Amino acid sequence: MKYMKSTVVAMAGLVLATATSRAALTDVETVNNGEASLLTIMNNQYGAGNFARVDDTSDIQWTTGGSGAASFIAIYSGAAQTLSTTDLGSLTPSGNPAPIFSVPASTINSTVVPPVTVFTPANSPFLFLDKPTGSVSAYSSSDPSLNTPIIDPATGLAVLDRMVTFLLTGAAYAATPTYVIAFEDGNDFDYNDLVVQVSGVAPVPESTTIVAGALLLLPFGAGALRGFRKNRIA
Ligand SMILES: [Ca+2]
Ligand SMILES: [Ca+2]
Repeated sequence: MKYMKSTVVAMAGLVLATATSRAALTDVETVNNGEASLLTIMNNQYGAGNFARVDDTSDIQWTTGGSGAASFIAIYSGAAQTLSTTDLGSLTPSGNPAPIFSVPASTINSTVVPPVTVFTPANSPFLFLDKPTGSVSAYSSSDPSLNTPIIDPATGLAVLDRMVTFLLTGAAYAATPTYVIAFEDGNDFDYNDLVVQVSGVAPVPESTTIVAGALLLLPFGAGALRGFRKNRIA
């Protein structure tokens, strides 16, 4: 257990270092339709300043030393949401339990200590998957390459990234690296459709292979690299 904890801490440090040096943060829109914004949800739940965005080049694949723990924080969606893990490249839930949990369609912001569901991915690294019922998206994977592009009306750009991530930096989470993953299931890209706290897992930092590949792209055009960084396609 001690070994796993130190490994996860080291990984968290790597993720933050990556975010500092090469920021690639997917845009999170603030939509005024009576819903709480993702920032408001985070502030209400954890207090302002007690969390930091994880780079979106580094929240695609996740690892665990065994089991993770997930607890529901909020849902602002007309669709029920089901959280699961999947194997790399797959949209089929895997692991135990599969799915991790489902929450009914409603507008809820948790104000109580949420119940925790322990889950064991079938393989590691793994992906997170949110499957809404009857929404714009049939699914939202932590891997943008598995998602269908949807136009963000605020920018006119097609967006593939459906999950953004925060590392909790408050003292209460110093001993156990804990993250919040927030999904978009529609086309307003406010990423408050399903918000979940997870621990016992860590995002996989951008691999040296990808960094080397990105650097190789530079002489041939920075435009291609910019597109990669923003996780968008034209
Ligand atoms: Ca992301
Ligand atoms: Ca949304």
